[in-house]
Amino acid sequence: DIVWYTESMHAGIPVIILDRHRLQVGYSQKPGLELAVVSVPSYACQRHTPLLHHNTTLTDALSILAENAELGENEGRGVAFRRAAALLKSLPQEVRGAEQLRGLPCLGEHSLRVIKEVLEDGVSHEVETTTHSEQFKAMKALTGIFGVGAKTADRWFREGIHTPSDLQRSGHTLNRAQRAGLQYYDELNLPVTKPEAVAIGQIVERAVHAVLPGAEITLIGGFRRGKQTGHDVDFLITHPDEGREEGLMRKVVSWLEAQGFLLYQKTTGNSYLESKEGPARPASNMDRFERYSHPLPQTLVVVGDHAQKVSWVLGHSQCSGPRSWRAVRVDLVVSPYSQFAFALLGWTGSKLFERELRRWAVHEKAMTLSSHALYDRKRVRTLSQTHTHFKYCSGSFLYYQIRDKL
Ligand code: DCT
Ligand code: MG
Repeated sequence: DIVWYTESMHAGIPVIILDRHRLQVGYSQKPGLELAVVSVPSYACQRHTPLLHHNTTLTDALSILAENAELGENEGRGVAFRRAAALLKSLPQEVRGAEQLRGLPCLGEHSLRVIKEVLEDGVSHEVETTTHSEQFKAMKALTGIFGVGAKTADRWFREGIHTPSDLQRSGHTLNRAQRAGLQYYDELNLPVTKPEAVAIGQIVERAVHAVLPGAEITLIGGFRRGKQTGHDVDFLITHPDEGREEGLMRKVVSWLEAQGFLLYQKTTGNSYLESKEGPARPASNMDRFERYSHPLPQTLVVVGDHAQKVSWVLGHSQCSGPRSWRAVRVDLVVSPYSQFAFALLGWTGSKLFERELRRWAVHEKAMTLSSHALYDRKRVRTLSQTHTHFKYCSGSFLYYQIRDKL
C-alpha cells in the first residue's frame, strides 16, 4: 500500500517512505491513493515544516491544548502538544485516519487521542471544554497584558479577576510595564502585519544609523520565517567592526525616546561583554544579549516620506486629536559581529525549532548550541576559541560553519 507522490507535491523534496521493511524515496505515480506510513525524522529541526500545511484542523486543536498547558505552567505537556502539532505540519498530505499515523514519531498517547477524536467527530471534547473554560479564557486575557506572566495571571484569577477591565477596577498596584500593557491592551493584542513590520523596520533603521552608521539591522523572529503577522516585531542589530556595537542599545533607545516613539521600554541585563576573549560558556540556553522590549508607537503610513511619518508620530504627543499611530511590541537585540550567526539562528525561531535544534545538538552531536556560540562537548575546545579566526568572516559563512559542525 505504498503511496507514490509527485515531486512537485513536496516542493522538490522527496518523501521517504517506509515500505514495510525498508526505507526508500518515492515520487507519486498513482495519485488518489491513501497516505502510507511516511518515515520522518524525530527532531523537528531535521524536517521541512512549511507555514502553510495540510492539517490545520488538527494542529489548531493541539495548539489550544499546548497553550492551556503553558498557561498552567506545565511546560513538558506544552512541548509534547507542540511537538505533535509540528509533526503534523510536516506531513505531505491531509491526514484522514489515525492509521495513517502509525509509526510516526512525536505523537504521544494524549495527542493521538485528541487527533483521533477530531478525525472521527470533527471536534475534541477536551479542546471544546478548554476553550469554553472560564480559567482558560481569563488566563489568556490576563497574560495578554504586556508585562503579565502566567503566575501573576493565575493569582489574579483566583482573586476573581478575569478580564483587563476587572483588573482596572480592582485597584491593584501595577508596575510600569503592566500599566503600559493595560493602557494599550487592544492595540498590543492586534496582530502586527508585515507592512507594519517593514515600516517599523524603517524607524529602527533610522534610529540605529543615526547613532551608529554602518550598523546592520535584520528582521528576525516570525517575519523572517515568512509569517505575515506576529505578536511583535524582532530585530537583530550588529556592526562589522566588533566592539562598535557596545553601548549601542542605550543610544538607540535615547534616540527613539527623544523622537517621541517610545511608550515604554525595558532593559534586560547585558552580560555578553563579560569576557573580551569570547563568551563564557553559558549556564543555560538563556541568551544574554542586550535586549530591549517595548511597545513602539507606529504610524499607519506604510511607505513614503520618512519626515511625514516622524512628524505624525511626534505630532501625537503634542496634539490630542485622533491618533495616526498604534502601539506595537518591538524586540531589539544587539549582538557582537562574531556572534551574529548564532544570534540570527537563535532568534529566528520558531521556539520549538530552536528547542529541537539545541536538543539535537546535545543528544546527537554532543554539542551545546546557544544564541552566542556552539560548544563541542567532546573536544572540550569551544567554538569561542575559534572566534578570532571567524571574527572577520561574514555572518553567512559562519552560519555554514555551524551547519557543518552540526
Ligand atoms: N525564542 C526562543 N525561545 C523562547 C523565546 C523566543 O528560542 N522562549 C526565539 C525564537 C523566536 C524568537 O526568539 C522571537 O520570539 P517571539 O517574538 O516570541 O516569537 P515569534 O516566532 O517571532 O512569534 P510572533 O510572530 O508571534 O512574534
Ligand atoms: Mg516575534
